[in-house]
Amino acid sequence: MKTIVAMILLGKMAKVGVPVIDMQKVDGLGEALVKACVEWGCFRMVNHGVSVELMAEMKAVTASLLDLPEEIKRRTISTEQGKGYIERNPGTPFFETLSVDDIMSHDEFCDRLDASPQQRHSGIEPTNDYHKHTYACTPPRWYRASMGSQLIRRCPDPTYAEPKAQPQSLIGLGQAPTLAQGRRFTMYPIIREVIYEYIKAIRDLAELLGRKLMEGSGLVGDLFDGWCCQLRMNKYHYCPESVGLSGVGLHSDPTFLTILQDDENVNGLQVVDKYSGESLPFDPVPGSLAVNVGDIAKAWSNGRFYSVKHRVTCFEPKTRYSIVLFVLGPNGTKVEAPSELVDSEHPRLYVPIDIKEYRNVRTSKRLHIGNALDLFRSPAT
Ligand SMILES: O=C(O)CCC(=O)C(=O)O
Repeated sequence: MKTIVAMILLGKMAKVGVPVIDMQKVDGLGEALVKACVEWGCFRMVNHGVSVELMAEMKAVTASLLDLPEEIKRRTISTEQGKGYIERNPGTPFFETLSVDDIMSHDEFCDRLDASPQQRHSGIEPTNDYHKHTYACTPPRWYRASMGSQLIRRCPDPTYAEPKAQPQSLIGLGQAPTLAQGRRFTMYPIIREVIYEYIKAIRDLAELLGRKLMEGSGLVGDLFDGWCCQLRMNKYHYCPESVGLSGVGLHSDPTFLTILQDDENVNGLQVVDKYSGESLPFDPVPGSLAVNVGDIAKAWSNGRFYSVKHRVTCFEPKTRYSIVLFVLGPNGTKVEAPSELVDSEHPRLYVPIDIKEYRNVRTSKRLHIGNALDLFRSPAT
């Protein structure tokens, strides 16, 4: 009984606690953002300027792309740490993610997923009656709910049979059909447009955040100007067996900040309270966007910002999607706290950090909860 009361109270606290910030607020926006970064390491944005239609379209694109056969998604695997397509694996059996590693090269990402004319005739896809079936195809299931754009046409082969139910093991549950099973895919220009528009809108929002964080810190300038950003499209393959288990385990982000479109229909994101260490629900609010502060922001702010630890837990057997923009850090220069944030009371905590090196150290030493920063401490501290 006590536990239930405590859980209800925590739920209430989280709703009251995690700041919700109106991005159209004229006065005090910078200060409100900095306060949220310091005290919570996370916040939710409303009136953020990204239209709900575009958010819905991007979710539809995400669902469609992650529904592609494995061999197509694998074309975007990368050898670089933290980049490229990550398929389900023993560490994260319910989690799968596609990545536009550098948002400036989203066209290259789309090209890789798209079947080129050469590939269409290479034997990877069946060649019989290709066009006939390409244009006489079944709309995807979200088609009617979207703006009426058919983003990917699924083209059933006349000889195609629905795959038999997969064995209910943790890995391999509900595997996407493979091309060998007879489906054909063509990426349509509208997919590129949606990805492009979404990246542009979220990037503009990130720039506003960067300017306001500077302002709230008593500085002036475009903090994120020219910085590297990565877009990830996540799918959580939840099923009855995953209820109560982790979709993604406890971690902080190795980024400056993360702008998250979480799934308005499926909760599960939890954040660790800076002061009490309690896990609190960070539940979705339709139409809003969430922000998590990462390790690089903690270093930049000379330890003021809280790099929030968070996890995603499965509470119900429903597929969950999320779309994240990682604002990683500057391109080609190291991150360090501006001199205005360093004084005798706040001595410089960290040496200048190269974001790529930071990510590699974090991964190789398995320091995923912000503790990799300890390896970048200034000698004096
Ligand atoms: O899917 C989510 O809601 C959060 C994903 C996440 O934790 C991350 O991208 O770091």
